[in-house]
Amino acid sequence: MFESVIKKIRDAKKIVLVTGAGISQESGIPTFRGKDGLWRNHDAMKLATISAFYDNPKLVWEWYNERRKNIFSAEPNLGHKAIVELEKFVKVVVLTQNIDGLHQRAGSTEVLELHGSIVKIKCTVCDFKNNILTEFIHIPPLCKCGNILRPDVVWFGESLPQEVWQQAIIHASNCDVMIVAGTSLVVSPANTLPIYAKQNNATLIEINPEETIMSSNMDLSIRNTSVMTLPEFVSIFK
Ligand code: BJW
Ligand code: ZN
Repeated sequence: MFESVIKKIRDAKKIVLVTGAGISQESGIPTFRGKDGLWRNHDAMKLATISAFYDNPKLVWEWYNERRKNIFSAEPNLGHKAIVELEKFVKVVVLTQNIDGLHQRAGSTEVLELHGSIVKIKCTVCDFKNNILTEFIHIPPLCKCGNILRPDVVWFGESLPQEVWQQAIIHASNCDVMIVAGTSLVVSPANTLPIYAKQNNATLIEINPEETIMSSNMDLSIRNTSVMTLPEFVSIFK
């Protein structure tokens, strides 16, 4: 079983990574649902829905400002860097649920951000979008149109950016190997990506210290961290 998976990896023409908060955990960024996860101390429904934002925009903005500071002081880890090195051997596409930008900072060239980005903001009413260059003096910040600006991330009950999601489905559907690293796979629709890959007979590999709800569908589950596993994974090609 293990040998046949190694052969599939060596023969792969395209590898898709589906990543989540766990891949940045070893960079010092907390996960959502893990032992030190963000949702352990915060109520997701008071921070990550549009109604929570309208109820208390200041609270939500302060939470994102705090996370932005943490993310900006973090560095890509050996897991992010291994994914960059993988590009030397095979086509690699990263489909990430993370908003931290660490894959791009590590040097990955093809990254789709399914849940938005910590550096982006948009207006709650008009089409205005921008990158945050400096801290806001007033919270919540206001758009030129007079309405409140919000983080450009995807909250519960909101659709993923449609073009990004359509591209993600295409990549998942035509890859030879999918590596699912550092995600609990409890959040839809990102958790359907392994199903698209399986429909194309792709080999599914999970890297996660804990079992997930999709573990039984995996061809190989590696119960270790991404920093410990991904550099080893790259050495298969050497
Ligand atoms: C390691 C490790 C190491 C640790 N190495 N591994 C009822 C009402 C409303 C909606 C719904 C509903 N029921 C279902 C829904 C749909 C909902 C959903 O899935 N909810 C579930 C929670 C039940 N999904 C949505 O609403 C999505 N939109 C949608 O479906 O649109 C259609 C629709 C419209 C209208 C109504 C209903 C549907 C949008 C989902 C948006 C998710 N947003 C967040 C926050 C925004 C971004 C941000 O601020 O960062 O995205 S929530 C949060 O979860 C964040 C993450 O991207 C996402 C996934 O979490 P992830 O990455 O998997 O992290 P964890 O913490 O869960 O897991 C970490 C894993 O790493 C663990 O397994 C560890 O073991 C592991 N790990 N250390 C490797 N070192
Ligand atoms: Zn506006």
